[in-house]
Amino acid sequence: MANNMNNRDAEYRFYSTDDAVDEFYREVIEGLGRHQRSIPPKYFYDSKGALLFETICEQPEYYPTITELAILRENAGEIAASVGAGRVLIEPGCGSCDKVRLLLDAMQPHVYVPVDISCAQLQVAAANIAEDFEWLEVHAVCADITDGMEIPELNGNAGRLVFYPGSSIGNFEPDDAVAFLALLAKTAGQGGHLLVGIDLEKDHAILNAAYNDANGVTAEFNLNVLQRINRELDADFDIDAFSHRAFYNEAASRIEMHLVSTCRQSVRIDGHTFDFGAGDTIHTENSYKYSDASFRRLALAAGLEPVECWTDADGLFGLHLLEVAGQ
Ligand code: AVJ
Repeated sequence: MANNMNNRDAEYRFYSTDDAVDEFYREVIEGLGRHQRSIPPKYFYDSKGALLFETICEQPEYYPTITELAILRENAGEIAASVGAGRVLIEPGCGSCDKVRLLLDAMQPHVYVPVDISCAQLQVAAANIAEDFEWLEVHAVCADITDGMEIPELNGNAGRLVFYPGSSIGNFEPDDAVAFLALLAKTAGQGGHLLVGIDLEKDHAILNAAYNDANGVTAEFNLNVLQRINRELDADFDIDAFSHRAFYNEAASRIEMHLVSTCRQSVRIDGHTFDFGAGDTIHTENSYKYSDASFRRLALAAGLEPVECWTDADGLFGLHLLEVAGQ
């Protein structure tokens, strides 16, 4: 892999594929030039955004995190028994690496490979895991997982488990989710497993509240992407002239997040000018919700066989174990 690998720390290895700034610039200019303006949600996660997301996970309205943690806590033994010990455990978009802690003790993998776009957060999280799980080999990879993952050659034959919790798969359009699951299946290899967290369809009031928390953290998270563009791309967004909007789009089974221009205004980004009318929006995120059946269809389309599915008593969230089908 084209990277700089450094042994920053004796306890874990760090790999980085570093061409992020150009891509950020290109995708922002392209997205804001569209009829429905948009910015890909992966750009939420600069270091401030990564912290804000951690705070979202602590808001009482944001049920996915605590619910999934409870499912993991309750079923770690069963998951470990299904997957087996001594595996290579890969976690794309690992964020703070908190959830995986519940799997590590039960599963006793040989190697843990956290992968994330937010390098600063990844270094801290990986170092903490290495410190707390001394028996575990940790190889952290800083990369944009939507570009495809280059996982270092590790422990050749050990079976792999790809852990993709949090309902991050919900950020993809359903067709793209199939393609991404197929990529994860390829990463896991034949006979390998995926453990995927899915936010389930439910009462709209619960969904709408989860993305409109009373403390305004989700609003701050959403607006931070404009601040990031100002900081990194020489832009002059007036943050006070945009507001947060999130709502459940029932026809599409998704939460949509937008930033709404509250007045007529122009924004300059490095020589490009973008004109906004009052009420124009920038679409910043989709978060698709599935049923067990609709997610299973995606998994099958990606060449994965459903092995087992765990959920909470209220049916808020699902955790699916899938196996990479043989040919
Ligand atoms: C990280 C994509 C799973 O969609 O719920 C949380 C991101 N955005 N609040 C989600 C998010 C606003 C989150 N995912």
